[in-house]
Amino acid sequence: MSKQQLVETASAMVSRGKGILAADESEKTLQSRFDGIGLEATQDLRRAYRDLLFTTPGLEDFISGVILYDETLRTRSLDDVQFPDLIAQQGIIPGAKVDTGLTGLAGFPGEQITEGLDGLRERVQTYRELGARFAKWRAVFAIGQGAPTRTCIQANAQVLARYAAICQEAGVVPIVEPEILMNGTHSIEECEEATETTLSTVFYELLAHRILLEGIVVKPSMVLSGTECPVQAGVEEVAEATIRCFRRTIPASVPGIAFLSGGQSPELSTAHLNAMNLMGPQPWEISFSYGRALQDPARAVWKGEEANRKLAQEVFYHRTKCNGAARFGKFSPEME
Ligand code: 5MM
Repeated sequence: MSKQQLVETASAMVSRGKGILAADESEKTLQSRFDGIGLEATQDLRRAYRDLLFTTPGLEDFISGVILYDETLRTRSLDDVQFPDLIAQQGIIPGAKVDTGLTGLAGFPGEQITEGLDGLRERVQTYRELGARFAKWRAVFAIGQGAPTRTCIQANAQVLARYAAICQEAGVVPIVEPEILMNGTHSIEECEEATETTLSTVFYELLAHRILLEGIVVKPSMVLSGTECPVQAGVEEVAEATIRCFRRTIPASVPGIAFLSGGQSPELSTAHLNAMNLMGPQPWEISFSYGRALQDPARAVWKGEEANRKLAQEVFYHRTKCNGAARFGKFSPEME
């Protein structure tokens, strides 16, 4: 796999007007999402749910890539096609979540480190054979009580860089996901400072590990007020703080930024994306890689009932369309 192919895949993942669907919930996380509709996420229901999402008519209109979890990469659709093949047949790029989850950072209560480097080279190869053309690894940072500490930021940044190097070696585009959690009483200014330190450290390590920046996609959180902060920044303030922070820390060689939604409502995450794209041209594409913000309304309509499947697909398509419009700064609340 040449550098050129990495560059082409990364730029296709952030094509104009489209974004990435994060459907890589582990079994435990998907169960917590299903708790919201009062269902046990059995293997059959997980398959039916993923099938609903991936067979949505017109999915390719606004979706460039789909992140899949290990089980889904190995599962067949209800019409008996491997899920990665079903996705690729629609001109959408399949990808794989390759980290194995979070654990406490020893010696730093309340902070976390992402695991999964052991056996990663072999795992990436297997996922590539199953059809994945990109991968995803999520590092998480909380704000508050002295966190994020420099040690936590450096440890996670180095792991992200080692992951990215293994992916690029295999011709797989790494999505680099440093998530600053929304939870807490922190102000938007504190979030901006934590995001700036984290991103600058992550890019220092990516360069130190000889990562081809043109062949990655960054999946950051937005710069937001903490959910418990008494003063909540408005949409324009969030957009300005986020873009200011990224212009200081994300090199222009990176083709695109694909935001996570992180617990924001579907409507607000679309409004924030739209406001950022309204701010004029930036060095990188400003896109989305939402999980909850794309899926939650559809799952609430579906409720595990076959009879609701078509309506749920329409609701899901609508969310992809709103975010597709936000990619051009052309979303308006009337679209809701
Ligand atoms: C932050 O979570 C990622 C983006 O989803 P949201 O837009 O809902 O924030 C998402 O890709 C996440 O990493 C996956 O859902 C996997 O989660 P788990 O907890 O199973 O690793």
